[in-house]
Order: sequence, then C-alpha cells, then structure tokens
Amino acid sequence: MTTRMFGAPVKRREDPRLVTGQGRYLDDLGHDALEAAFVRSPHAHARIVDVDASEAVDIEGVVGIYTWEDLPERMADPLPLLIPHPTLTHGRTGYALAKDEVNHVGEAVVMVVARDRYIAEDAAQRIVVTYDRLPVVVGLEQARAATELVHEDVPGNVAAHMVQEVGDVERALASSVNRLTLDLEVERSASMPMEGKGVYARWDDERGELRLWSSTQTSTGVRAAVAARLGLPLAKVECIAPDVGGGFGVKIMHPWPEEVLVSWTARMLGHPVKWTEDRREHFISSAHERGQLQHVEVGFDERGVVTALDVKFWHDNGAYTPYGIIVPIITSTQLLGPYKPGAYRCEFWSLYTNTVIVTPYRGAGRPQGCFLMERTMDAIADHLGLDRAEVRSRNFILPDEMPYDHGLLFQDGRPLKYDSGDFPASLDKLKALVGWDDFADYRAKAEAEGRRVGLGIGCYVEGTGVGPYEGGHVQVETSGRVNVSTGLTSQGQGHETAFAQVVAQELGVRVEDVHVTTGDTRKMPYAVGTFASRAAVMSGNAVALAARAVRAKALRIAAEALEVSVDDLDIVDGEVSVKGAPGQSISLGTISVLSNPLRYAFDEAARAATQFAGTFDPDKPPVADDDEPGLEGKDFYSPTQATFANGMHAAIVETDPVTAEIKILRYCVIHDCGPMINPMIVEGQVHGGVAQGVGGALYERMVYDEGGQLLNASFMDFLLPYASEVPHVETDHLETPSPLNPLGIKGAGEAGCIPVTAVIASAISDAEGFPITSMPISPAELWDLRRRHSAG
Ligand code: MCN
Repeated sequence: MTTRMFGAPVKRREDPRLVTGQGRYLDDLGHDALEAAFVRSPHAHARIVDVDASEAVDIEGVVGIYTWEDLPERMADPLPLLIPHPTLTHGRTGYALAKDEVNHVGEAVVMVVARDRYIAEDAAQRIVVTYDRLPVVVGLEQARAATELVHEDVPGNVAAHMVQEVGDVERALASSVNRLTLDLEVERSASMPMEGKGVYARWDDERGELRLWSSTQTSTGVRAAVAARLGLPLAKVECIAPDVGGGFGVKIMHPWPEEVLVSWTARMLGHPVKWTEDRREHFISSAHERGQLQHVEVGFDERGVVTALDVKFWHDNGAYTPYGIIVPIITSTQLLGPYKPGAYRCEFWSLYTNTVIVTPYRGAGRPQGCFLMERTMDAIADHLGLDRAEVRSRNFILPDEMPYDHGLLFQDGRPLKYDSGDFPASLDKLKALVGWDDFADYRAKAEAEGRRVGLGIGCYVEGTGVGPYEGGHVQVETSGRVNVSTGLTSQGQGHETAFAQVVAQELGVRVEDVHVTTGDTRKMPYAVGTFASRAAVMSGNAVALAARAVRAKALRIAAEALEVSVDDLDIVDGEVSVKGAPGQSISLGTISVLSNPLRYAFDEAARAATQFAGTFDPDKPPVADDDEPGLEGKDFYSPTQATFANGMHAAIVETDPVTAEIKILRYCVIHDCGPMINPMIVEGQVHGGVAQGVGGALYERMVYDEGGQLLNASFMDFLLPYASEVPHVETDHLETPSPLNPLGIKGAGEAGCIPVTAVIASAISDAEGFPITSMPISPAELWDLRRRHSAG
C-alpha cells in the first residue's frame, strides 16, 4: 500500500533550493549581457519637447541610446490593450518609449544600453529631456471633477462606465423597511515582490532565433507579444521564466515595454541585453491597484435580510488601461460574497489619473468589494442591534441552493454561478475557532484591565480557476523518472511539489520520482499563465488527465506483457503488479522501454532492466500499431466556468486608548478551496495572503502629492509589515468539492488577503464604537477619528 499523495502535507521540494540561495532568478543569468537603463519621466503629465543625449553618447561603454523615434514600425505602435471590454469605450495604452507625451512619473522616455548597468545609469543621468508641463490629475476626487483631463480626447476622464442590475433596485429600495448609505474608500497600493521585473534576451543570428528569459507570470504571453512586436514567427521565439521571486499580479502584464525593448536591442545589436528593475522603478513604473471610492445604499428588513443593494464606485485606473478594466469588473461581480442581495445594481466608472497603471494585485478588486459588503453587513447589524455573525448568516446562500446563479455576468462574460460551498458550516467553524460566543466575557475582562478590544469578521467568495485552458505533459523515462511539464509559471506557490503530488497519485509513483517543469515555452508552448488562483485547478487537472492517459497506456502494455487483464493490475511506487501476486510485476521504467524499443537498442540500463523483468520479446513489440512510442501523455483542461472558493476570517484587535496603536491579538481563518492537494502549501498561501492583507489594512498606501509625485517610493517610506506585525494565523478548513473539475479542487492563492481589510476595519470599529470607512488606517488616523467622534 503506498501513501496517498493527494492531500499529504509534503514539504515543498523547491524550498531547499530557494532558501539556500540556489534559486536562479533573472539577475543570476546573463553575466555576458549588455545592460539597459531608462530615462523616466520626472513629471506626471507633460509634453516631450526635446531629448538631448549629446552628453551621454560618447561615454565609454555606451552602446546605444534610443527614443520613440528610433523604434521600427511595429515597435512604435501603442502597446496592446490585452483585455478589451465593450464598456471600455476609451481604452488607452502607452508606447514602449513615450512618443510625445508622458502621463505619469516613471514612464520610460529613453533607453540606454551599455556595457554595464553603472555606465547605463550614468549615461541616462546625462540625457536632458525638455518637457512642457501639463495639468495633472491625481486622486479620484480630481478625476471625477474632470476640470483637467489626463487624455484630452477622453471626456470626464472616464475610460469605462458599466452597470449591471438584477431585479428592480429602485423599487426594492423604496419598499425597504430600513435604508442605510455608506461612503467607503480603499487607497492605492501595490504588490511588492522580493524580485522586481526583469528580462534578458539573446539573439542567435545563425538560426534567426530569439531566446528570452523574463521574470513573468505569463511566459507564453510574453513570447507571443515579443514575436508580434519584432515581426518574428512564433517558432523563432522562446521564453523561459526562471525562478521568479514573487509576482502577486504585477507580472501578468505582457508585454511590459522593457520586454520588447530588451528583445529588440538584443536582436539589433547581436549581443545579449538585460534589464533588471530596481525598487524605485517598481514603485513608479510597474503597476498599482486597490484605489476605489465606493458608495452603497442598502435596504433591509427587521431581521437584517438585505432586500436591495445599490452600489456605485469609482476606480482609479491610472494613466493607461493596457490590462483593461478587469479589476473593477471583479469588484462589481464578486462583492456579493456569500450573500443573496435581493435586488442588486452596481454601477462603476473607471477613471484616468496621472499615476501608474493598474494590473490585478492579489485579490484583484475583491478586497475593495469585500470591504464594501462587510462594512455594510456590520452597519445593518449595528443599526438593528443584532449580532454581526447572525446578520450575515441570515443573508447566506444555502448549500441546497447551489449551484447559485446571481443573474450577473462574471468577468469572463459567462453567468456568475457559484458551484459549491457551505457558508453556514464555515461560519459555525469560524465562531468556534475564534470563540465568538465568549467574546463578550473576554471584552469585559479586558475593559476591567483598561484595555480596549474588538472582534471583527469578514466573509468572501472568490472565482478561481478561470479558463480558457492549461496543458500538462507527463513522460516516464526508462529509469522510472517521471517528467512533468505545464506551461504556466511559478512565482513561489509550490507548483513543483503540488503537481508532482497529483501525478504521483494518479500514476502510482513516488513523489520524489516526479520532476516538474513550469513556464518554459520550449516544453509546453500552449499555456495561459499563473493568476486568478488558477494553477491548481487548471494545471492540476491537466497534469492529472495526462497522468491518467499514461497510466492507461502503462496498464495496457503491462497487461499484455504479464498476460493478465488490466483490471487485475495496480500501480504502486512505479511498479505495475498483479493484485494479490506482488511477485508478478513490471516497472513503469521497463514499460517505457517496451513502448520505445529504440531505447532498448542503445540504453544499457534499459536493456538490463528489461532482461531482468524477462518480458521483452523483440518479435512481439507490445506497442500496438496505432500507438505512439514512449510512455507519455499530454492533455489539456478547459473549464466551462470558474469554480468558487470561499472563506471567513475573524480577528481580535486591541487599540491603545492613549496612542491609538492597533495590535492584532488573534487572526482566525476558515478556508474552503475544496480538496487540498497539499494542506501545508495551502496554509502557507493563506498565511502569506493574510500578511499581505495586514499590510493593506494598516500600513501600505501610495502617497501622491498634487503634482503626481509618489512621495513614498521606497521601503523607507512605504511600510511593509515585518514578521512582528503579522499575527499568528489560526486556520481550519472545509473541503467542499467542486463538481466542475475531475479533482474537485478550487483555488487558494489569493484567499488569505481578500477579507483582511474588512476584518480589521470591523474589529477596530467594534473596539472603538464608530464606523471605519477608509482603509488603510494608521494610529494617527484612528486618533484623529476618535477626536472627531468624541467632538460629535
Ligand atoms: N493548492 C492546493 N490545493 C488546492 C488549491 C491550491 O494544494 N485545492 C496549492 C496549489 O497547488 C498551489 C498553491 O496552492 O501550489 C496556490 O494555488 P492556486 O490557488 O491555484 O494559485 P496559483 O498557483 O494560480 O497562484 C496564483 C496566486 C495569485 S493569483 C497570486 S496574486 C499569488 C498567489 O498565488 N501570488 C503569489 N500566491 C503567491 N505566492 C507566492 N509565493 N508568490 C506569489 O507571487
């Protein structure tokens, strides 16, 4: 009997490599490469009048200096708009190098390629760009007022305006017994992976081929985009994602300007070129998210059951919309969480500002939506004097209502339909874990000691595992080693381990015999990428299907070799044996030889193995006429719709009565991503997500001045929580399987961070006795709120 691998807390096999400095990240590659640096706009909005590089061209070691004027035809076009949408009526993208206008501080204007980065940076500093400054739009208030425009041909700064309505909200509101309105804000923030972006490209002149490595979440996307920009056939471009030190959404975008520019110069110069983003560049020229102003009007009955929900919000999409309006669409469809809202209308405006662009950042619009919905639930409970958990449970979609169709369209244009989940069971578990019913006693004791504590709660549902597809390839070598490849990339999620577990389970081999490759277009050219908590569902199922095909073939060949029926066979630890007769067996390695007789001729070890098994008969090849050689299989998984994971969090916080310092005393999570491939990895994902959420709730925000300068563009000023600020996270799981995919799994990668802002706000509000409507919140802001509330 072998150990069950699916569901086992196997230690991450990539960790010894990654934590002992053996990882190979982008900047570990290409020591022979020329290096690039960029002159970036110091202004948030300006016309480019002149570029004078005369002081830089003659610096020894400078190889090339390029502006938009130097770009060939396709490279000079605006960058692609990756996700168009019918409501995105005024989508705008920038250029690889700014053409004649810059729209945010940090936009690349000039590229310098030099012998090394020092020389490139020195040269960049000597290039004088003359700008004619234009009025700047910063923040949503100013964007909404539209007295100044980011793009002169975009009226009202409105990139997109979208409305979805189910039922008659106006009528439902008018007939509601109770009505409340709330104005809520979540500020701009950004993902801060340990490793920034980076790209390294080599051109092979003889073969006319480009090979590039990018610190990306989407190597196939980068490959396709670069091939198109350079006018190369896809077959002549390869893209490899080496070890990637975190992405959290920012590395989904493709192409980043630097990816095409580095590839282009590598080809043109006939010499490898590399660029590695520095932290300041990451702040001012990658991507942000979260910034939203939100208004909600809710109608509800005396029991706290919501009868109407009318939401309006304004999303800060920055200077361009290369990634479309996916973030506000996600907010608008997923803010409903586990609840039935009665009639629902959501209207949003996605607005241009002279700030960095937006790409989805872990949670992708859901933290803002969850903040809105959960603050609303708390407001209803407070208004009626009801228990906050009880109000939530009265609005839950119940298990027997699954699948539940909201009557809305999801971000992929398909109906928003929950497939699974047991929200009442999750809530019961959460209440037990945090000691919900004992909190009143706990609070009384704390108050007697002069301490101020509060209990907060937040629930969410997350569409995960979105399509269109992902592929898996599984191949057994004659040695019994199993090679697995899938095209999506890894940024630290533990895919090498989790996918090995899936294949080990499906194939009946030891997990240590399975070796997984991700994100290499040479091995798996068809792939989409790692985002939207989709890898486990998409590639997990794809490699499972491929492994099943390999298993079927192995059983068929073994049955023939051992002269038994397939039903009499089992595979354990890579050995196919007759049930009840373990002596009668044949290894997968041997079957691999049988299915690829050429190997037999050349491979000593294979011959020995086969002779030992005594099963090879050259006159009777076990590979059927219509069989492909080799013990390998490939399959794709393509879902009909997203699968919906869910969770509920609760926290106990203490706020200092004098200094307003905010301390998280306990943080509890109930999480449901269906059956877990590896519970240890899932817990790690949840812990990491909570840590990121704590940053978003209490510390991390982008502070722009009115001129569009980002004032805290360094880790000196942008506060990431240290380990000392992240609480111990107590987790428990519910495993409600999804009926939608063969493994029954749902995604987990973003779960931890989605409700944290809402939960911490709920807890602070409970401690203080007044609503918290804007996040993040610092002690100074809490102190200020206290003053205002005590002043009435
Ligand atoms: N898993 C599992 N069982 C399940 C579901 C997931 O064991 N039922 C495991 C998976 O096998 C995988 C991990 O949990 O090892 C996360 O799986 P999944 O939810 O499919 O998420 P992805 O792998 O697609 O990762 C993307 C997700 C997103 S969208 C962001 S943002 C994010 C995140 O993952 N960025 C990360 N987690 C991150 N973790 C690290 N270290 N670095 C990032 O950049």
